[in-house]
Amino acid sequence: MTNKKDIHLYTASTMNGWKPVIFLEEAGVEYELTYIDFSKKEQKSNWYLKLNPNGRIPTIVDRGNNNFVVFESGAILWYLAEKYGKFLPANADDKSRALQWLMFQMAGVGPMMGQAMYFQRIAAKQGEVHPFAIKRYVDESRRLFEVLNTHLEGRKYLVGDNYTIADMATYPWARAYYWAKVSVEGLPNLQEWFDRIDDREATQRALEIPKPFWEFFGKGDIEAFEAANAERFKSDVRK
Ligand SMILES: N[C@@H](CCC(=O)N[C@@H](CS)C(=O)NCC(=O)O)C(=O)O
Repeated sequence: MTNKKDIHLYTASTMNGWKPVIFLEEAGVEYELTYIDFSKKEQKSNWYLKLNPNGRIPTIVDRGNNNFVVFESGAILWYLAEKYGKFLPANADDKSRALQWLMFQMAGVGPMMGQAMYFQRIAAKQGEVHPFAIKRYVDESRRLFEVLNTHLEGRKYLVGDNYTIADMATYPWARAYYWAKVSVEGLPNLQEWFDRIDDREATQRALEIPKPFWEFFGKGDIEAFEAANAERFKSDVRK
């Protein structure tokens, strides 16, 4: 039995930050949201570090479960899927398949694309230009896209016909290929999967919560957004 607004979500508008928002919007669950402002370093504040020792977003607190705290976006999706009985197949094999692709995103697509973005969109803007690192992360991201493209042949979603937490985790990252400067040319199954999820009203609504950052997806004033984004993470470039 769950209460209204059990879930208190702490997040910001980023690829990891959108994952639980996508789940909650798709599931039609009411939740409370606290926006974590990176420009004020709220993610490193003492009160937040007590919830998330990694000092990153997202985090959830489940008031319906003794204020149980979950950090790490993949673990959050898994927790929510179990709590609400949605977006994770009941069948054991399909459940394992969904978790395999969730792990593939958490350990592969996210970290590789994150570094491709970081070296091109943040470090380079601070004068740290490292072509070898950029090539490594862009190439590895593209290789992972090719794995997804091959897997999606004949499949609507990553685990057959049903949208699962594996899609919710992978979509905000892979769909931001523009921001990571990774090509999706010649990957028709991946592009059709993007189109399918682009048509999901709840997922698209989630990408505007807490704020829309369509620049990640190639729309809007890219230069201004890139400069502001690089500024937010300036102190992360260690000399
Ligand atoms: N593995 C973590 C990564 C979380 C993460 O890197 N979050 C980023 C936003 S996408 C963040 O909080 N960045 C702020 C910072 O590094 O200070 C997860 O999936 O939850």
